[in-house]
Amino acid sequence: MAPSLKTKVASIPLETCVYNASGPRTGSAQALSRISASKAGAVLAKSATLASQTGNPLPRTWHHDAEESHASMNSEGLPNLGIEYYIKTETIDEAISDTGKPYFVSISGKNTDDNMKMLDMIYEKIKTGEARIAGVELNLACPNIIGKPIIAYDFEQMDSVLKSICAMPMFTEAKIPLGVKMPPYFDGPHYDRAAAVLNKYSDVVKYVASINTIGNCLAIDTVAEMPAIRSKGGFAGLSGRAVKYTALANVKKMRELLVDDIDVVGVGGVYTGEDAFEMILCGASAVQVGTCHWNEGPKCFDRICKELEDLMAKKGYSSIEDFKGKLKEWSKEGVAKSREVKAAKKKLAKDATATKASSGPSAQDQMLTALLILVIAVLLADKFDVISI
Ligand code: RRO
Repeated sequence: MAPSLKTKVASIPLETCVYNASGPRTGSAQALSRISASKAGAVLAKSATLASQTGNPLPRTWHHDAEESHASMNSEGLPNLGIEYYIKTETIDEAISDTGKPYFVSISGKNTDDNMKMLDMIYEKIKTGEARIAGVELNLACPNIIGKPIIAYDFEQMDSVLKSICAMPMFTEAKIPLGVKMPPYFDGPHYDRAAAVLNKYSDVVKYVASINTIGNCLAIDTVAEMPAIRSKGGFAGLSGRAVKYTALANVKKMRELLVDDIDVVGVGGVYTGEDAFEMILCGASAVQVGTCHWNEGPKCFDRICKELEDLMAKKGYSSIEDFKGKLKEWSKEGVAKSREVKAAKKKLAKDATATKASSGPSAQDQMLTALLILVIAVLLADKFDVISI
């Protein structure tokens, strides 16, 4: 039997532990419907503001290498269709259809007042049964709002925002699960302070998504000798493979420091099933995919799920609980085991090359050679006018 990728985030069951990050390809019902049609375990909409907005001036994105996606940057500036769009019945019906997948809304208001207004609107839809909304992700980590620092880097402000929001009846009475999107941290005391604030609100905050893009990075166009991105002097959020290691450290640290009631969702640089596996080893209950989804489209969810399943099967794991949060301590035995497996793989590859060489050219090689000879013969015949019609 294939391993199960089932999980729970904020007590909400997900058929697979891989789904989209809020960001690229999440701004419209049509884009969201492509996610729900894939193997993604949930659907999360683009961060919304109270009113629709177009975002920062173009160009506002940059890719180091479109093929490999080592690194990407964005300074989108929250382009979105406004909260009303993301919570109306028609949008959600198109986004998740009858898949039964949990639909999450993300909010990133200009201030706490705006966030509270949006939450009131969301609660109204839930109360009247108009909208199938499973939970809300509060984005405290957008790096691209001109003139506004990242909220979760200011721990007093983060505490005061959460204090106001977590006291709202939709959370205290109706118990709608709240998630918080966090920026990356890089130093011990910052992890400690962020986790201490989140733990204060563990009655309401049921998951943390770590990490948002690494804020205020800079890509340079060396031909033009200027920033690649137009707004904020080119300063933008870094994502892609390059951020995976920062994301893993944040997931690991958050899992260590947060109370068990708060799940950790890993996000940042996930491209493969192996990346997802690493996030779960570090304690993630689920994994969101942002930049890979941006580059590859929603088929990435099918591929990553399949790769994760294959890896689990190879290791003899039947569910993610078998390895979630079970990253081992570094040990000499571990190094020896790893070395042994790498050597065996190398030998297998060497043997395969030797077998191929000794068994002569393959049928395909022979066909290609024959075709080449034929082409040369025709060309020569033409040149020396051998063939006459
Ligand atoms: O829209 C954006 O510029 C954006 C957002 Br809201 C965010 O949370 N993270 C990011 O990298 N870009």
